[in-house]
Amino acid sequence: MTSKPLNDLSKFLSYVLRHEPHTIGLTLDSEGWADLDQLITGAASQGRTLDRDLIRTVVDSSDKKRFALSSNGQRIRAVQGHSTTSVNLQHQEQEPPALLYHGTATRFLDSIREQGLIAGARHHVHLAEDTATATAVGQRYGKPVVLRIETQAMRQQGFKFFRAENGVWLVDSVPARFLGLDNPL
Ligand code: HQG
Repeated sequence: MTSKPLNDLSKFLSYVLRHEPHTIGLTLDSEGWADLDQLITGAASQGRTLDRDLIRTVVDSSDKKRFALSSNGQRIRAVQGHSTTSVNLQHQEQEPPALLYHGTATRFLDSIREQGLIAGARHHVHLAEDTATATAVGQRYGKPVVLRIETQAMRQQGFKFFRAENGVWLVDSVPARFLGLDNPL
């Protein structure tokens, strides 16, 4: 299969597994897991033909490893990025690298200066280990800009960092005092 249908399907899976499962009658448990048969039936109700092989292909080919299958192969979940309140994924707290990066668009900087980074609709603020990834994330919203986060200073003040299975770092919020630009914010 070419990448276009796989990309469309990946977007569909992100939508129902992170944000709006009820639109296809899907139930996620608190760890975000969905039953594959229910997913396939729900997708069919919207005229999308899925089967387990196709789902596995999307999971395996996802550039950011967005999805995971359960060890028994019966369930699937998004590993991060949720907004639905039915999910409360218990990520393990971990010690982050000294610097992490957040990619955003320049048009958000004034607001970020005032409020710091906030999670918005998602459950966490997302951070990357490298500037190239952060730049690509920021580019989705306009002219990209990369903010540096001093993680040790935040940890000393009680902020907890979590690492999703796919390597994305998560934190509840980042007050503006911990944010740096190449030119200071
Ligand atoms: C911005 C992708 C104004 C924030 C990526 C971002 C990521 C503020 C936007 C994942 C703000 C939220 C998440 C404030 C934050 N004022 N704007 N105070 N605080 N923002 O999409 O981090 O492809 O919810 O900078 O790889 O862009 O979906 O978060 O620009 O890991 O798998 O508000 O999505 O992964 O946007 O991206 P998002 P994000 P996937």
